[in-house]
This record gives sequence, C-alpha cells and structure tokens, in this order.
Amino acid sequence: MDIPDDHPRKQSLLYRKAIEEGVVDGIVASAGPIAHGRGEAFDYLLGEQTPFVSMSAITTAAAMLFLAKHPVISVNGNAAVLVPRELVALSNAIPAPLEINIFYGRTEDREQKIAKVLYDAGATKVLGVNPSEKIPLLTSARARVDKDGMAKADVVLVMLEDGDRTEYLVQAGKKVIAVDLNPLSRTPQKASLAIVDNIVRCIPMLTEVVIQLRQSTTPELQALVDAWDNKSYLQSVLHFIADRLHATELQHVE
Ligand code: PTJ
Repeated sequence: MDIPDDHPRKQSLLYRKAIEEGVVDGIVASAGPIAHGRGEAFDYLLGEQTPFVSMSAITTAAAMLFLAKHPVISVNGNAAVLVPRELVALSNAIPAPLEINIFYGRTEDREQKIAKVLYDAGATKVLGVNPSEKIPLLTSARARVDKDGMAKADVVLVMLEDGDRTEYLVQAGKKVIAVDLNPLSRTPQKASLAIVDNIVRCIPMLTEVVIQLRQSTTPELQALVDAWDNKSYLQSVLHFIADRLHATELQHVE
C-alpha cells in the first residue's frame, strides 16, 4: 500500500500497516489489530496528543523507574512493532532490561521473533524467551516470567496490558506502571501508576524525562512518587476528555 505524503492520516495509516504486517510476520497476536483499534478510538478522544494532565504521570513514572532497584520493561507484540527503537532507548536510559511478555499464542517461535525485532532495533539483551518462573496465582500465558527480569523486579512498566496480570503483579509486591489509552480500562485502575497516552508519544517522552531527572536528588524523586494519587489522576483524565468534547465543534465537511 502506497500512502501519499499529503494524506492527512498518513502516520496513523503507517502504524496500522506496521500492526498488520506484524500479524503476517507472526510478531503481533491476531487480536493485536483489535487492541490497536480500541487504542485509536481513545486517542481521538484525547485529540491524538498527550493530555497535559498526563505529564505529571510521565514525570512520576520516570522517578519511579529511576529509584527502582530492578526495573523491567514488559514488551508484547504490538509494542515491539510500534516502538522498537524507542523501547531500546528507554531501556538504555534507565537502565532497565526489556522482557517479552505475551498473552496470545505464547510460543517460543513468537518470543524469538519479538526478540529479533528488539535486537534489530539495537537491544543488546532481551529477556523472556522461554522463561522459567511464574507469577503466583495467575494462570494465563502472561504468568510466565524471566528469573532475571520480572520475577525479581520491583517496578514493572507494562503497555497494552490486561487488568488481571497488572493486579497479580501488584499483589506480588511490585509497583506497576501501565501505559494505556483507555482510562476506563481495568489496567490503569489496577496499576500503581497509570499513564493515559499513546505509547508512540509516551515512550520517547519518558526517555527524555528519565535523562532530565538524572539532575534530581533521591529525596526529590521519592517525594514525587510518594505524592502520586492514581485515582485522582485518572479522574482528571476523564475530566480532560469531557471538557475537550464539550468544547469541540464539528467542522462542516463538504
Ligand atoms: O502480544 P500479546 O499476545 O501480548 O497481545 C497483546 C494484546 C494487545 C492483543 C492484548 O494485550 C489485548 O488484547 O489487549 P486489550 O485487552 O485489547 O487491551 C489493549 C489496551 O491497550 C486497550 O485499553 C487500548 O485502548 C490500549 N491501547 C491500544 N493501543 C495503544 C494502547 N495504549 C497505548 N498506546 C497504544 N498504541
């Protein structure tokens, strides 16, 4: 498919194409395009930009990752095809290992394919290929975790995740940062800290903020984390969406 440069939705169509090709190549789950479509719908409600209220979430997430002893970045099929280089940059900036964690059709073949995408994007080490440990109580394929990664992690960054696993990771004593475009989904509500934004915008921003926070002291970072109120943040995202919709006037289309 050739998308003309002046197509107003070019970037959005390129992301769709990456997801579609990811399915064909066995990297993205067959449910991946459905998840992507849900994300697109919520991104419209945000105006396809990072809501200003999410900037504090990004800053606090960066502080939480920075303070962690064993931070880990969880990667699934959709994330691998949408932001592979950006995930590698974040992983290097924190630093925190990338760990493959997939829900649908967890085969070693798909794990290897996702690992290859990340290695091709510059990763030097990818965890989660045929992992040996399990998150207690969780029965789905997502329960399997790497002994050097999520098994011992104190902070886990997840994206396009399901609520169950987020809940069990929290029950296992870990702090979970969840990036999700849908503030009404269980995942951001169960997370220790949610970021309502698109990963294509949020991951590069998070990397920038992690680099900026190197100037901060541990007490300053800890104060940010201690002050976080996830519920009131999610409420403020809903107010942001509602206000935006109230203020929106449809343009006349010929
Ligand atoms: O690779 P696998 O097997 O782990 O499969 C992953 C998918 C994504 C298929 C699986 O986790 C899934 O079914 O996800 P859900 O339950 O559809 O949830 C996806 C959530 O991510 C929804 O709330 C979407 O709004 C949100 N989302 C979709 N695209 C993005 C997003 N959030 C941030 N950035 C996006 N680009």
